[in-house]
Amino acid sequence: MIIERADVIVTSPDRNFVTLRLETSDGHVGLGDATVNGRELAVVSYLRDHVVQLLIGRDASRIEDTWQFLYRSAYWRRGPITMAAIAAVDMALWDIKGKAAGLPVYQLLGGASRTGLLAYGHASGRDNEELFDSVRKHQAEGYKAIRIQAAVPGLTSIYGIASNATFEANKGARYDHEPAQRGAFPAEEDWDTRSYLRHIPTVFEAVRNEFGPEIPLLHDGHHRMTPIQAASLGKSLEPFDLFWLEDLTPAENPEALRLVRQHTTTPLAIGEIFNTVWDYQQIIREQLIDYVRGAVTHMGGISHLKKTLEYAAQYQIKSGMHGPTDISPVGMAAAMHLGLSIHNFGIQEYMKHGAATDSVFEQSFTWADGMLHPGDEPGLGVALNLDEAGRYPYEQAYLPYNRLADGTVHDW
Ligand code: GCO
Ligand code: MG
Repeated sequence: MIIERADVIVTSPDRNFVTLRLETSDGHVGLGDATVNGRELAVVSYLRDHVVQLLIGRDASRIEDTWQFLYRSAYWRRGPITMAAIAAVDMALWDIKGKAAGLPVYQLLGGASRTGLLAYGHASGRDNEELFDSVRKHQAEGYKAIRIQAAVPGLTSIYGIASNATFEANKGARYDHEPAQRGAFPAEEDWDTRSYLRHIPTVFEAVRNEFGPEIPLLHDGHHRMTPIQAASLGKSLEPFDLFWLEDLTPAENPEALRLVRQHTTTPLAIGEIFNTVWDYQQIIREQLIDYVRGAVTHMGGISHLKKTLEYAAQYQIKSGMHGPTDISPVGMAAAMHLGLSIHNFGIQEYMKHGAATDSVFEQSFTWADGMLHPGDEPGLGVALNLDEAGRYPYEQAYLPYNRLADGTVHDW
């Protein structure tokens, strides 16, 4: 099982995706997701210019050895670009191993630990009425757990909220900048943490009054608070029994969560921009979080995220893998196989991809009754339609950024 061919495919059906496609001497094809939202071509270069030539002629069955070789031989370790490139190779090799064995990847990882994966979707609204519509739309699509993001009075545009046109088009199932906005410069939004902290508890109170106590509700703070502000938010949301509060403080200072923990029992999730187990080491050991948000795509692949989650399991910390649409269908499939097999699965984020994306990536996962399942096709269960992929060339796109009222650039 020798790797004979390695191609990096960039396609932009609803958004940009970077996919590594490996072919072996015995005819197996393996796919890996290497998409880093807004910085896609950096990973393309890392793979095309530095990795592909190292793969040709290697034994495709040696997944762990290939991971260690790519990680340790580069000298420059960690970081989103390196770890997404390694992740793509790792995913593609698991895909090939599954195909060679005639088994879905979750069987190679130990088999199913559950019947399906509880998934959450993203509801949003400019006011409570719109937000309720968006929650109802998600419930009608089967979602049993829902992330709640709401506009803040006085702020004209904030991330994660559908504006007029977007809301009408899809009842809040997609928000502005989802997918990232195409163009040569990021869009600018505004931000004010004090207004946000005043407003959000009123939104959760209204949602609980409307939808009752049972439904798991989540919220994303997008790294915008100081530790004491985050502590205050966690405390003020306690009466509304959140499933988790995500990314409250900037990820560079994970020990900031110590102070948040001292003040609130609201469960905490972090790590969608983390790349390795070392980013999590301290916060897992000190039990400063409840959910690991890392994506297979950004955490060095199935092999490395599995190790991270097994370390987390020793501390009763569960998975909450990142799953917005910038995780490609290949990355989502990898998350589903891993999530199905580990013991400490928590929840899976799931934003549906658009029709164009689904035509490029033929998928075999199922979505029923609020649960995902990767299916039983050998490998990851995703096929890349090269003709369709070729119809959608790369287009530059950026995530938005935000400024305070006085013009200061704020945290993402
Ligand atoms: C999430 C994320 C997304 C990110 C996006 C950036 O929780 O799903 O925060 O909303 O903004 O994935 O690439
Ligand atoms: Mg997030």
